[in-house]
Amino acid sequence: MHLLPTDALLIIDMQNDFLPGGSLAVANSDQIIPDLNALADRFEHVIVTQDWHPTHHISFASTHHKQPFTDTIEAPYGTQHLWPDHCIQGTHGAELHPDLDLPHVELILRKGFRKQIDSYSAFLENDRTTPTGLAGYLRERKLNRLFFTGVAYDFCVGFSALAAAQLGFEAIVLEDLTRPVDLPGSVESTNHAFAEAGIQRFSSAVVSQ
Ligand code: VGL
Ligand code: ZN
Repeated sequence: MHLLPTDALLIIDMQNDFLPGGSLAVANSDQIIPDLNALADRFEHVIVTQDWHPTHHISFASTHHKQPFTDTIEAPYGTQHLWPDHCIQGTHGAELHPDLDLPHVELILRKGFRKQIDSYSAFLENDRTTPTGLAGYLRERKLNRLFFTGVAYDFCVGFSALAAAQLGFEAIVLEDLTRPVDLPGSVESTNHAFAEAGIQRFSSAVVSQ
């Protein structure tokens, strides 16, 4: 697959809290860092996201005195999974992992900063109406084919790729450069949603050819 000047690599949420040892650790997510660094070198345009929550965020189980991973709440915008406190603005856990070597990143987009709305997607918050501005940024820059990597496959990568496709971008997920949280059924439902939306899942090897 030949890369085009209108391609962008999106690296989702590779922050300390989502890496081994972090508060919402995604298993083996550290393993993808060397290949992410190497792949990013091949892209002219690289965009990184950070999950960026205030304290007592709506998505934190502690805010509601509930259990993370298993409990949910009914938010005004629908069912919201609950998580351990993670990626709190300005903390070490919210920083990008220090082994990422991405000097030419053009945009670091932060999401999930509204106390009352979570945002898995880099495009639309969980109310499905509040935009992050990323679609406008990409359109204005004429970047229309997006390659998704990072964590978590079944949450922020998945919701971001699905939103991108719905907004008219070409979305490709580089499966070996993602890792899932893997709640019961979450990977299967992501795979299913990708198939429905016509989102292709490739190995990053296709980009290196
Ligand atoms: C994420 C759960 C909560 C993610 C963010 O980056 O996939 N998952 N917040
Ligand atoms: Zn979060």
